[in-house]
Amino acid sequence: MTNKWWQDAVVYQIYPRSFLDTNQDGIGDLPGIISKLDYLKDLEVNCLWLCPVYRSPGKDNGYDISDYTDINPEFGTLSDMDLLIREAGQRGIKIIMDLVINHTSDQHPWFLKSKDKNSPYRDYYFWKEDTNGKPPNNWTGFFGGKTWSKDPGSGDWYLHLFAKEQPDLNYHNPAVIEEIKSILKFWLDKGIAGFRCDVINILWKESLNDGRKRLILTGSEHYISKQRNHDILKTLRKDVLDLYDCFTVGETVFITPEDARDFILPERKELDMIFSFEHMETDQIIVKWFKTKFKPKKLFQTLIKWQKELPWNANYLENHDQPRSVSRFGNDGKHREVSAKMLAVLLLTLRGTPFIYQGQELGMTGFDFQSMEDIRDVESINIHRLAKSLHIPKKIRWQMIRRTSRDNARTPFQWSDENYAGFTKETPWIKVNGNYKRIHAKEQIKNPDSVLTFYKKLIALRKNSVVLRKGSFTSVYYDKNIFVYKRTYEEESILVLLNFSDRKIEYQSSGSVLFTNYKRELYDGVLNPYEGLLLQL
Ligand code: ISL
Ligand code: CA
Repeated sequence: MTNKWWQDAVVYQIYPRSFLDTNQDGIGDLPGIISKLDYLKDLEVNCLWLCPVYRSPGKDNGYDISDYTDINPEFGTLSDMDLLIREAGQRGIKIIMDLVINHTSDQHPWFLKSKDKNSPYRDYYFWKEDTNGKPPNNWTGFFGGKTWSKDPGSGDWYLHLFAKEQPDLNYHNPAVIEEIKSILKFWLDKGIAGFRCDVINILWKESLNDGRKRLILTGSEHYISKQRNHDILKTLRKDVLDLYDCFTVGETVFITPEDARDFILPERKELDMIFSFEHMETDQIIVKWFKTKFKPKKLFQTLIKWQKELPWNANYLENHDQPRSVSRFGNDGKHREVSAKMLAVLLLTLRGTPFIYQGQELGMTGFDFQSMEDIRDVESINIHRLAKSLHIPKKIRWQMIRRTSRDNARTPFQWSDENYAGFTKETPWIKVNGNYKRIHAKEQIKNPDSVLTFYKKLIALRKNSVVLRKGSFTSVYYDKNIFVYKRTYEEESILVLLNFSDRKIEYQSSGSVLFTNYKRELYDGVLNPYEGLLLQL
């Protein structure tokens, strides 16, 4: 079987707000991305996923869209976007966009018009008249708290699973699907190579009845992965996506591998890949805000399960919603570099398409903020408020935020040791991590032993290895700190050995050293602290 182009791709995720600011307003922008295309080409990534760059009031940093076919002026213009697509294309880099269609901004013209009961836009959203002063149902939302808010004008309620400025679209109305089709066409005609589809398995609300009471997301049984959700995806695929050479990767929440197969098996003609969350939940108790000590074994077991059960995975260890992987699964103190490299080995040797999040290739760490004043994320602010109302002590509240806040991933990209890490010359929209004097791209580009150079070598290795790109995955061994698996294609096999601890560990195996984050020529049966080793069998 030959791979599709997106199966051979290495995708790099950009959070435009935090990438590079060129007009000195403290906010990253499209010209910033254009000016760093050579950096990305050097890294040998060949596809970029841009987090939302559409027009947006920015209540959820672009995940609240007010115009799907225009660019947020903070980021630039449509012609900047055209230029980006062209310039990237000349370097062999394709671009996928974030597609946020579960909800719009409350400033989207559709929503503004829908406030009028007689408007044809009324049924684009879920509106309910107030009967008893109480919300129409007991659902709780993704950002903690309520899912219904009142329009101050009419006193009517509308549904929002995320922030109140993100009203949910109503897919019971066929007109909504038609609108989405034309948005897809608009961008595909501009040369976009696909979409990362935001919370794509919660589009269809089967009913608005009360939900069974749960600790989180009461009501979710009414909208997670419903049959009609699959039908919507099939329609978008058949009527639009299949007419282009593009791919989709769907962010799917609360999903088992079995459900996931229904979204991605090629014969189902829905999505091409999905992002699952189970491996991101291996250091938490029930909800992400309650973190426990990270136990590598749980991560290994989860990865094995998904590798076995899906024919193809979208692999990631970081994104704009997750704390930095080196601080979370590695060691961001003494072993920062070596553990960041070991995590790179994991990401780039699993079966599937790897997604690297900006700054991961430098081993960037979680933020060093001291208090809520530095926090920008709407989710963190809402959860903090909720925790306060529940009388959770201040110290514990801050611990929750510090370990889990999405702002951990959103501090500005560390380009150099100049002021503000070379991200901007003016005050950035969110604080730069103080460790930029030590950890930055300018130094790592020249340093043959840097995390960045290691990523480059590993990406090149993967490109040239049919085993790593196409081979099957077999778990060979794991315990509380080591993970050993094999990739096999035809007669050839590569064994991957990962040590997730800061101690030397014995593990007997034969094979010749193909690649490692240590300087060694022979394998002597001992894995170094945080070693990531590839043996040619
Ligand atoms: O952060 C999370 C995972 O740990 C989730 O609760 C997250 O909100 C959920 O995965 C949905 O995320 C996506 O949609 C949100 C947006 O805020 C996120 O940035 C986006 O990735 C609403 O559009
Ligand atoms: Ca700017």
